[in-house]
Amino acid sequence: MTKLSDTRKVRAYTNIALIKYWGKRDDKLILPTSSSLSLTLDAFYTETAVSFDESLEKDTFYLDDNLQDEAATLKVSRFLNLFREQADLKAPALIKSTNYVPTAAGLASSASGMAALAGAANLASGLNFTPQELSIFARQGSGSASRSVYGGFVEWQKGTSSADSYAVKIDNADWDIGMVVVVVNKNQKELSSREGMKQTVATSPFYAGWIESTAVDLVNIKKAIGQRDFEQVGEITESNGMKIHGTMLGANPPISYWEPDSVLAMQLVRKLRKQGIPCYFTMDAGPNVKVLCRLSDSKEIKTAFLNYFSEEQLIVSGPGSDLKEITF
Ligand code: 2P0
Repeated sequence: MTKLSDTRKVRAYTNIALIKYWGKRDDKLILPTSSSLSLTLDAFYTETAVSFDESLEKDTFYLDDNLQDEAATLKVSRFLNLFREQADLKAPALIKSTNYVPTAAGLASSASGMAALAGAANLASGLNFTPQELSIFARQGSGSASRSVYGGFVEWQKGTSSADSYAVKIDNADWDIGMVVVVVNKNQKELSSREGMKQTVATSPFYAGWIESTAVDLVNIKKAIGQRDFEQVGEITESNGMKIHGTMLGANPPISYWEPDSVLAMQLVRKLRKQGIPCYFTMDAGPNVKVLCRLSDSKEIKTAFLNYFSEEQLIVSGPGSDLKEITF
């Protein structure tokens, strides 16, 4: 029997999109309608170990030391089947996963989760996939997970088929880049991103405009990253984030993830900018606000936010690294 001590653990960091992914052209393969670009964060990650074990009756999945129910295990099993098929493996798996997200963050993410699972399954199955191949597998667990294979600024290229829809690293982001995550509400969102994006694609009359505009934003942000033009990166990030939320508002029924404190956080960012601190906001499928900033300014930004938010609602992060094996 394979003991857990024989298994190898992988850590993958979560990522926040600066150019958003919002919509699929293939639900099953998780092929996106547009390319996206993110920043990987070192403050939030998942560590996962997988072992294939003939003596197990069925796949057994522990998350944060809690045995998971059938539905959660089924998701993981389906994903592991991709690896079992490739490696011609029949054995059930023991999966142990831990989310390292600061208490009360409410940011548990499928991006780091699925990327870490892909990395651990890669080691356990002996398939030795390249990072590019891993990105393709991670993508099939959750779109944003394709980007968590790499650290720094990462582009998920929409590709033309499953074989060329993967992430590539654009830049290490090691030039004084950070984020202040403002936790507005840590509760589970009411509408999953999977459903939210489906509704938006199907019903928002603004969707065609989004597709056209996000392609331009992507070209421009890559240019700005190449030039290390932080202000330009920030302006494009803020604009792209607001455009996707505008597109969601156009859905029928309309979709809004915002809460009053989300607006407060955005106003504070604008105020800080007026005071001369370059910082820019973005939001995802939930009320939390992520503030892109110079890491060297993050302390000052956090101090300003402490007038309105509590210490535990404010998490500062630098750029995260590539997915990696962790030795026990
Ligand atoms: C992103 N989000 O680019 C966008 C922006 C949320 C808003 O990727 O259906 O959990 O598993 O592919 O990756 C969230 O969507 O969705 C997401 P699936 P995923 O980060």
